[in-house]
Amino acid sequence: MCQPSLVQNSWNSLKLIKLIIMRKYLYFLLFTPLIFCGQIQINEIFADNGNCCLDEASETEDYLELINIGPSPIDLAGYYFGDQDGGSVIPSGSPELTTISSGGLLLLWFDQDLEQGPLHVDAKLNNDGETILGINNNGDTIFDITYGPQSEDITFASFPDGEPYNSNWDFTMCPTPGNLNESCPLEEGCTSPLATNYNETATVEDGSCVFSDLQGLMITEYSAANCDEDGNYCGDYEDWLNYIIIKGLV
Ligand SMILES: [Ca+2]
Ligand SMILES: [Ca+2]
Ligand SMILES: [Ca+2]
Ligand SMILES: [Ca+2]
Repeated sequence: MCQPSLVQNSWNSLKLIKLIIMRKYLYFLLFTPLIFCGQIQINEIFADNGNCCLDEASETEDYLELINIGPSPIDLAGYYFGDQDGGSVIPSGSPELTTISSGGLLLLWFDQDLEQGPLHVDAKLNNDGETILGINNNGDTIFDITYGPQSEDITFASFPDGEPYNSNWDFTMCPTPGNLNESCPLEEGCTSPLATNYNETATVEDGSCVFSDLQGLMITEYSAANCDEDGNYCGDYEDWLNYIIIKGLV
């Protein structure tokens, strides 16, 4: 039988390596999402609006702040924004509302209230994190990122403004919808007023609370001379009290 020469074996090995590289390159092209590095970037993500900021309908909603880091204004009409479950396209016809100036900021409310204006998106930002997506009017993906869990009224923002996502980003106690980001450091500690080591200035619960082993009832409100709606016949109505049960160590 003929044995392949050493040269022939080397040549076959080379062809095999080239084939593997080509396949890997093809796989990369087909299955890696292409991120178009454009002028529009995310500048702030606020997913858990407890008592912070109101939209045009006076509702506390999630928001995403965008920044234009390019030299010219951009109208976002035709851009798509959404999350892993869906989203919506920014409608045309209101360029005065949907255009970001060079260096400017624009706020998108993620509240599923499309009837409230062109900057409302048909998605909400999950408090425990999720993937969000932006696509420009050419079909290019401008961002496709996954953010982590957020706490109430604590926002995740770029410092300084306009940094690539998650590069020099940090949590801050000061949400700034539509304005330059502000750094307000978090302070960890016990945030429960019932704890013996309650820290009035703490903004993030760190699990350190210690409760006394006292057990009993705490009266929070009572009425001993209940009257009618006009303030008459006091004493003719039943008295009442509100209380909470203190269970001791929690
Ligand atoms: Ca939310
Ligand atoms: Ca709303
Ligand atoms: Ca969502
Ligand atoms: Ca901001």
